[in-house]
Amino acid sequence: MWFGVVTLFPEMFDVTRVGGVFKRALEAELLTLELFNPRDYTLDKHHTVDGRPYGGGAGMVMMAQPLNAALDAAQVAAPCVCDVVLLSPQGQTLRQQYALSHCHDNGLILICGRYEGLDERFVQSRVDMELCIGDYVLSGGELPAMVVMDVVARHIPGFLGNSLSIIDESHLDDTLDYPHYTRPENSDGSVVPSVLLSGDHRKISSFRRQEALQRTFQRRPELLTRKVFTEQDRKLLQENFAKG
Ligand code: 4H7
Repeated sequence: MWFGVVTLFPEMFDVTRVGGVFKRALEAELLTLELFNPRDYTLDKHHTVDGRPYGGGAGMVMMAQPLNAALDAAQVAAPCVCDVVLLSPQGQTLRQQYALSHCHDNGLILICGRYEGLDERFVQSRVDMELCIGDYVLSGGELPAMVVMDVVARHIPGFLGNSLSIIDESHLDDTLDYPHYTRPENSDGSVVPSVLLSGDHRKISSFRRQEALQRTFQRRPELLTRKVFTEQDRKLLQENFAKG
């Protein structure tokens, strides 16, 4: 999959090449990352990318012309016609489902905002959708763009060494992950739940499912309101209530 990113701070994306599965996927050419800096597409000798806001107020606004030209270059470089996504506090919340439905796209263009934001005429004419990674304001869209690339890439077949690990992943079905344990069995007096040492795989999977449902109920009850429960889940939740 090809990612094109429009950003005033392309060097921030160097971190994607430092280590981890993302770096390996870039090296294996499973992923490609191309950066487009609006400053390189300015027409004045000062390479101006921002202007004072019409109507007054604090801060500066990203001008449409350098954004348009950088996005033109990205669309020329793209291997296909792809979605143009702006990371913004005004966007729809990014969910795991977004990654699932876009991991088979050939490309994705991500636009990173800075200053007080972007000239709305650029947003209206060139952006297909706005995504938000959470209800907080950041100083730029670069970290959210990396978040989107990470969550999408993890669903690309072959991205993770073990393709099974994504299948039972938390959040795909609106439940949180179950707790994990590793050696030693006794860590400063705190022991691993005995069922995990029993070797009984049926018991282990129902224990984990019960833990996952209980945590979701306690920590993120709003996730359960949209969830369709299986008969099995319903039983496990009822057992939880019975236990108190
Ligand atoms: C678009 C418009 C995403 C992008 C305005 C981006 C949070 C998120 C940005 C702005 C983002 C998120 C620029 C307005 C910086 C505020 C100080 C970039 N913040 N910003 N100003 N939650 N900021 O996904």
